[in-house]
Amino acid sequence: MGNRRTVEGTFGNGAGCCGQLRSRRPQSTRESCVSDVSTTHEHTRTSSPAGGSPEDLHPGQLEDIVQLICPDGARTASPGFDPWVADVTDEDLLGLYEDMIVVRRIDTEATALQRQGELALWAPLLGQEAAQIGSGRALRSDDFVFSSYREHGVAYTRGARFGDLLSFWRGTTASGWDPYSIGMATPAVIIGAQTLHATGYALGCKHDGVDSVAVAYFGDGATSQGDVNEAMVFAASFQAPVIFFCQNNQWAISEPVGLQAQRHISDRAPGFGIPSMRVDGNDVLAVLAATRIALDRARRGGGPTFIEAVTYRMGPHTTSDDPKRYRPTGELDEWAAKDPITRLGRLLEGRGVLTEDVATRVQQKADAVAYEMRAACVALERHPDPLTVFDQVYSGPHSGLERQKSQYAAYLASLDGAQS
Ligand SMILES: Cc1ncc(C[n+]2csc(CCOP(=O)(O)OP(=O)(O)O)c2C)c(N)n1
Ligand SMILES: [Mg+2]
Repeated sequence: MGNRRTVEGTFGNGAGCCGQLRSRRPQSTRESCVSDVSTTHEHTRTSSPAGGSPEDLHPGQLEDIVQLICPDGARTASPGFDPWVADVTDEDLLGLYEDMIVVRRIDTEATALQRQGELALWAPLLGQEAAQIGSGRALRSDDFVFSSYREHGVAYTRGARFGDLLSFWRGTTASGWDPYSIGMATPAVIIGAQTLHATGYALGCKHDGVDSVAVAYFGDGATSQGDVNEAMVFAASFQAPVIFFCQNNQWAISEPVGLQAQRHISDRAPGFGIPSMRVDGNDVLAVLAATRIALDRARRGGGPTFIEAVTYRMGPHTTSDDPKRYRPTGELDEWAAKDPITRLGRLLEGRGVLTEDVATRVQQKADAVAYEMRAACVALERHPDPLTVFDQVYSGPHSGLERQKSQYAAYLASLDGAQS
């Protein structure tokens, strides 16, 4: 843990105009907000009594959920959560809006790069911008993120360089970036494994006596994995300063969330002794508020918190997937009406902050980012030596690995021989 470094000034390419929106704990409402966490959970339980049929409750529904900005752009009051974002100015909101526009543009450009053969694969985040930006912008540079493969928006808030973001998907490197340089581990493709890493890291923070927090990002499908459940047992047992941030995007490839979750996913955490919040994941302000509450709790020694951000994956699982084969008709339209960017745009237009000129400037910034990212992508080495895959597994020599490497080298040589 002694290796942990803080990240200062690394948001050059990645920062929207608001930079990091660090948690500012409201002085007078701490207790009410802590009880708010459990209140949110109690609400959920009230609406889904034990023994109710699964039809009573689709885990994707938006009832009993924290929401501060409605899909029509209206700002709703939430006494327990409002104090946590009372400091957020219109300019900050515009920064969050810009962030979301930029990461959606990054996503579109990366999808295009994959279609043009420049990337092997891409996992789109389309629709999940608010969940990622609202949470990512709440973090401090010395917090540490352990993510899955879809958190490009979070990586953006951490200041990942574009080439590093894409190298993983281009297959030019065994990882993507130096985790310590941006306070974020490289993507975990083994579903749910990163929740264990986050819990271990958080215990290290506690041991070191620092108030940094580890955040594990994972999906609705991951909650069925043993790793996630084991991580929650350990986190609760040892009061690890970790946030379990679940983006419930309604699908685990082609499996709908309702198949594996007969109750709200957020309902599970209290069974482990972890308070949970269910938040509208398409509402960037609500996500920011919930993440700040969880961060504050962890920093004060209160242990883990589970956040279920209810959102929707508007694109395919990856560029290799065709959701038309399993997605019910009309579902996409239903969620498009709750688009995270449109709703914040409406709020800002209503306040006179998002004028045509400002919208043009934001779009120009997003286009410039996409241009820069494309250039970084095509500049990456295309066909690295396959044997380099062995180079970064252990820090020192390892006889077993050396054996595998020489076997693989022999195999590659045999292919060369076959071709000639
Ligand atoms: C341990 C493990 N099992 C299965 C897979 C194959 N797999 C890749 S993505 C995925 C679905 C994950 O769904 P979810 O957790 O909801 O995340 P999302 O893709 O929706 O962001 C599965 C089963 C895997 N990568 N790792
Ligand atoms: Mg999912």
